[in-house]
Amino acid sequence: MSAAQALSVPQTIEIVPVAGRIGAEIRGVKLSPELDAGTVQAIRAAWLKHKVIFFRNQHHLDEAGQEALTSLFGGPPVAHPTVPVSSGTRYILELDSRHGGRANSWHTDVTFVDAYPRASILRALVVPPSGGDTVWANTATAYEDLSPSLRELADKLWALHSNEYDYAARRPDATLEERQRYHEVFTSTVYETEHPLVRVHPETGERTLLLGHFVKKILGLSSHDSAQLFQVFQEHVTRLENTVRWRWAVGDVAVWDNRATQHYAVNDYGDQHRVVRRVTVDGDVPVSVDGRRSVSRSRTARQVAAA
Ligand SMILES: O=C(O)CCC(=O)C(=O)O
Ligand SMILES: [Fe+2]
Repeated sequence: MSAAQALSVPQTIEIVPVAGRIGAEIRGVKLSPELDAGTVQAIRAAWLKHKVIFFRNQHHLDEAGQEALTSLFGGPPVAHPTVPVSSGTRYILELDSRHGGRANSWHTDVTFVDAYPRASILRALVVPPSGGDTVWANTATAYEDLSPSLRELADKLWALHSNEYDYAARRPDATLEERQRYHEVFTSTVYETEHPLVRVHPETGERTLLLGHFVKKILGLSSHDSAQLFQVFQEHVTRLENTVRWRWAVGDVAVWDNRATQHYAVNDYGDQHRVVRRVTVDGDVPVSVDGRRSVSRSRTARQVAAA
């Protein structure tokens, strides 16, 4: 048997749900872009169904190996629009707790651009002995949970998402270094995008609530009403019944459907060290229930300052 044939031997795959509504661990898979078609199909189906999938013991992966996994989820890797890539890599975003990498606020990745990533692939490199878990929420079941009248309202609403969100208000425990880094790096270019509150999932057809911490305002409402209504919908997303919590070990890989989830990295490990690396998979422009596409406008920080 040739090496290529050997690589395409189907693996014995086991899918073990972690929580009731979201999350499954996939066992028996050594992640690589060379997996056989049947295994890839099973992984993709589990990813769409469970919204976040977990793989233990993927110690064979390096940065290039992690970047190559994006093909399993239907698109090329894409770098973060403003944060520089981790040194020596093409697309990897590193979150190091010693350099302010603590994402303890509910969000969907990069929703301040129109075609935000379809998937994020996160790999654990340094894990504190206790704490530092990540929690994901299912935004499709959150929509289903709404009463019919709230669903009808959500279907009609649009929100402005920006990377220039109120960082200090959303992350009150951020250090001075984290705040400075946020302003210097993260908002070096300001992006703004209008998204529907309800996105029709391009692969499953499910309706999902599109919110998270990049939302600046629900359009057409006063700031006060916008903030209150945001809270009403966002709390449906983050109800504990709607979440899964993952206890990391070094070598774990988590892959989430970024079109159907939000996540939150629990910041409960003080000054212990934690390092994770992420690569995102290119996405497509959201479509509302009435078939309208998200609209993006971006401005440089200089244009914003002059405005
Ligand atoms: O640190 C984590 O567990 C998640 C960080 C995060 O928000 C991300 O990788 O997109
Ligand atoms: Fe994130």
